[in-house]
Amino acid sequence: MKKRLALTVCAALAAACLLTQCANLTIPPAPLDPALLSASKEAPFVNSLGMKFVPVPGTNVLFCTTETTVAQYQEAGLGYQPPRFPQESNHPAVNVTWDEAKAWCAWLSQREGKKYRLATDAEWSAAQGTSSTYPWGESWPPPNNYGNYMGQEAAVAEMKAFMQGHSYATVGVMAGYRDRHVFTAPVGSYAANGYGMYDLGGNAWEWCEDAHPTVAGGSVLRGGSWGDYAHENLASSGRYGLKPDGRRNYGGFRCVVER
Ligand SMILES: [Ca+2]
Repeated sequence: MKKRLALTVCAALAAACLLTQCANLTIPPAPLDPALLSASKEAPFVNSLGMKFVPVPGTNVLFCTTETTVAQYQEAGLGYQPPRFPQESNHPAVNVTWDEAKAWCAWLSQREGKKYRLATDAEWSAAQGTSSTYPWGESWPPPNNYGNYMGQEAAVAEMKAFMQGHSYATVGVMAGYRDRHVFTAPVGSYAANGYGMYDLGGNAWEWCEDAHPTVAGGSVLRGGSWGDYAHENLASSGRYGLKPDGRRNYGGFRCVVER
């Protein structure tokens, strides 16, 4: 009996010793960043590029209130491939692949010592803050100037010139809708949603982290763009899929920062 007791005590001591060692080896959690924790819709976190970030209920990230702009994208020195239509520096960066969007987030993370990334598909859905069929509700078309889609403003000379070499007849536009901008618009040109975010619907499709549910080898983009008029693309559930090296003049991104 004594021998067994001694063994038990010994085993217990060994276990305690291991536990102590493990406790000593535990990596302490990163200190919480007060600037990220205290951010709100009224007082967003503002980073070194002047980008504003707001919380989204149901997620542990702050969302940039706008799509990444041409000027912000160019800061990283990754090279910007401008589309064939005119853009200003405050328009959303487009022609950006998923790989490039990821590289840009990695560059910003390194620069600031924070974890920037694309939103997951689920986080992006949470950011919409609505369960209605379309971001604006159930009606069709959207109320004029809701966001930058392909409205009647597209049926002008600029668009015809852009479509040179293509059949203009194949360009669809949304009947009964106008939004002032033929191609991309300056980010934040239209009203923000309830969480203070702009252009979640329209302007540029936004890359997310996730794989597309049906496009093999593709990543998912959300939100529709200046070039969209179809119900399924403007729907809250609208998802576009492209390979990670897919480059489109309507494909951009927005980033989030982890708290
Ligand atoms: Ca438009």
